[in-house]
Amino acid sequence: MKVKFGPVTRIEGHLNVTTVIEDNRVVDARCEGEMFRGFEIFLRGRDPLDAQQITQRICGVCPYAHAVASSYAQENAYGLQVSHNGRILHNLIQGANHLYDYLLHFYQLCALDFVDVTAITLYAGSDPDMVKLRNWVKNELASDRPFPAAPFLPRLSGRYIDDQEINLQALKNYLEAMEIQKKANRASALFGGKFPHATGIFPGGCTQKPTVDLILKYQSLIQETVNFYRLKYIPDVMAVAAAFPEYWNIGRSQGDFLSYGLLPFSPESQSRRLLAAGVLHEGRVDKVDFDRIVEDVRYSRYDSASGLKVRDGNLQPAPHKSNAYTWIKAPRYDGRMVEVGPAARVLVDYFTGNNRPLRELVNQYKALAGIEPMQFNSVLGRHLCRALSGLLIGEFLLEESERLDLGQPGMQEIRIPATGEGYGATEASRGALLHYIRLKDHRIEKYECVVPTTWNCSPRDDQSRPGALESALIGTYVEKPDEQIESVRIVHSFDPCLACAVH
Ligand code: NFE
Repeated sequence: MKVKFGPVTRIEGHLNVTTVIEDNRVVDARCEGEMFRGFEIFLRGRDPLDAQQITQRICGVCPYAHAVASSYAQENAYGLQVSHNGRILHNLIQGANHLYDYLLHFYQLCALDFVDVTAITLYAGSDPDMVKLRNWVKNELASDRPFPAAPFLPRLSGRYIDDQEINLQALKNYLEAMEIQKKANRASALFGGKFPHATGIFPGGCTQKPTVDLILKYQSLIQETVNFYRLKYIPDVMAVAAAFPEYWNIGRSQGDFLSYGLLPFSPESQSRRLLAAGVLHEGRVDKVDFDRIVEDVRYSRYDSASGLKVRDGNLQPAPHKSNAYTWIKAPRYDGRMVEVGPAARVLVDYFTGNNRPLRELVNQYKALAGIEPMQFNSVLGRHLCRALSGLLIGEFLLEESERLDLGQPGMQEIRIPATGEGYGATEASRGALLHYIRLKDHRIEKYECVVPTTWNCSPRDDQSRPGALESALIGTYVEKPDEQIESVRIVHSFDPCLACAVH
């Protein structure tokens, strides 16, 4: 039987998923991106320095990743040598955004797939926020409104955590996580100017000059965020894992893993990063080569040529194309499907083997959970990878902020050449993000973005092979085929952002 669920809620944007179920198993799955945007078209002909501003509007969740990818691409196109402060400020802004985004994803978008929110009615403590939540839920449930206690209820049927202490603790942290997200956003706004769309990020750095005052404020906000990761977020992920250990084996994608690496160490080079870049294929990590990336469109609503390299990208919308089922293209690396995102970042770095703090953290938690590293390719693996890597990112940001050169500017003069081209690659929260810019007469001749959710929610490629999320859904046992809480948990573990995917 065919079951379509969508638009999927608690994700960003418009995603439908069509599954075919036989004997309670998903035997086919299709991800359908339901929107066209066209950023690559309307960037043509513009001033190149508009790009890091306009591409931030691709998304309200990961805007700084777009600003930074665009800045890197422009630095490469202009031959711009980035200053010490410039690179650090990019890192401080982008890193804080990851810390905000992982919390939003786990608590507000995913936790209630596992945590029993009705436990709040049993709350007998005196925490004012919890009391407020309890009274609100009780009043809602007693009302005759059509959807009382939305967005918590109604919910999909299935098993939820049955230990009420754990549920109540998770709900308390659900509320606190919103306050911590504000702090992480304030931290990035100190240097970027505002959240979500920063005015201060440019190729070569950031317009805000670092001062002692700003650095101390930044450190205090990030320290609070790091404490929350250590004391609440990681334990909550492990509590979910203890209640649902089967999800270490559910939601496994069937391809390779790609990461461009996150947070460059030195101003002179974009290549040495806190989390390493690479393509993980059969246990081996290879260097990334952008020329090996192509975008197929056989099943996408475009009639431009299929299999084009990034620098040759083209976008001719064809809303009525037969057999096409999505506005998302199908990027492939070396002809293969890859998963991008938190598990890819951690696995690529782990198998590269040069990052001792990450290796130790991963080894500690895989021993606690009783899993093998490749089981990070799962629903729980993606959740845990966000939490663990977030802790390392936060600790790195605290050290990185100490390295700022006081009294020195965060920016430098930018000269835009008449011609030139450049790639800019970074890791957005949801995974590998690539921007490409080509100049003509000092203007943008071509701009291309290959975006994390485009990889993860890609449709079939030209050989009819599924994308990462499609492959992770196929084979899943579903207790209730018409509801599929198991499939929804898989979709949520990827944290899809359709606004980005269709850009
Ligand atoms: Ni709209 Fe984004 C991230 C990017 S995902 S959230 O993270 O780039 O495709």
